[in-house]
Amino acid sequence: MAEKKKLSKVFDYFKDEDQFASGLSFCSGCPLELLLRFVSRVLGKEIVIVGTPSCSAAVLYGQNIGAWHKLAYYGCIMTGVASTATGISRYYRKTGKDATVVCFTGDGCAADIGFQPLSGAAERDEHFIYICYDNEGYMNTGIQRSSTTPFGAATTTTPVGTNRRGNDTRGKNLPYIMAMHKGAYTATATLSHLDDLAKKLIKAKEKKDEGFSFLHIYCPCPTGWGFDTDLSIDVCRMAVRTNYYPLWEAERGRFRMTHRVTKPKALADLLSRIKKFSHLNEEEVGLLETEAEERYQLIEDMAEKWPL
Ligand SMILES: Cc1ncc(C[n+]2csc(CCOP(=O)(O)OP(=O)(O)O)c2C)c(N)n1
Ligand code: SF4
Ligand SMILES: [Mg+2]
Repeated sequence: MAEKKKLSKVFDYFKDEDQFASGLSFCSGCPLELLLRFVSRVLGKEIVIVGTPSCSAAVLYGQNIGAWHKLAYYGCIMTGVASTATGISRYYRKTGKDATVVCFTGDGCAADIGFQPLSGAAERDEHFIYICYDNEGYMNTGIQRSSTTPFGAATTTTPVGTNRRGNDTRGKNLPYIMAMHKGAYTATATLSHLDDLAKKLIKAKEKKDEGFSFLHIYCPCPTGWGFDTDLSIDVCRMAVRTNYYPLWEAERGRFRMTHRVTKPKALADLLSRIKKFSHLNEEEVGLLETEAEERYQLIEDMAEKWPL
């Protein structure tokens, strides 16, 4: 045991044994597998997951009559996740059962199709955790654009050709929008920074009695974005190091940067690894760079003015 502790402190956050079968049915290299295993090991097995049709559903629903995991799971329509979780968590609170309700959905559900009930639950400060894994598109139905798809990205509904150069709108800053609901806890996290992710999961669980928590996880998709399957964690790390994806947390409208990047790497280092950005010219890369700088600076400014 002492030996294990020396190996990595990330294991110290694990509360329960792995609840998932080996050989899950995700694409090769999909970071969703690590995310699901990690979330349930840190939060523990006394959780009820509420999910939707999505890439995660292939594992969370089970296949035929078989299950991939031993957790309690409720498969919900995409418009009803946050309202269903509201009902389940209120029932547990009324009956005194100490279970944590965890919504687990993609960006298409959180930012678009299920956004209204999510916003409502945050505003009412319901007692559950909402985890959005953001792969910047509707991956399960064929890699279509969602409102978090970044400017310039090629998807099947924003193709690159004679008349189009990928997505022509700017991606929605979903975690910031959620933080401005001023719920109990909001944070961003990704899979290259597991210590940071574990601390944020634990904090969200601790805040359950206080109110609503929203965790936004940057979750690259090798199949839909076009990068080598062994690069998923590198892409996460590069997103943090280039300031493309700032790591921060907020409580009731007060902000803290949890990983400050003072000398960011060039954004081109990240974009050049990903096929969906491979057509971008210098000017378009510049636009994404400005966008990333603004996103990072926004949190720095909030943390200075309203520190946590
Ligand atoms: C109301 C509704 N609209 C559309 C669909 C079809 N649909 C099933 S999965 C999916 C993609 C969901 O995207 P996201 O939530 O980002 O998860 P991902 O597939 O990227 O994991 C869609 C649009 C649906 N099931 N319900
Ligand atoms: S399409 Fe992307 S998000 Fe979906 S399982 Fe495959 S790699 Fe994962
Ligand atoms: Mg998605």
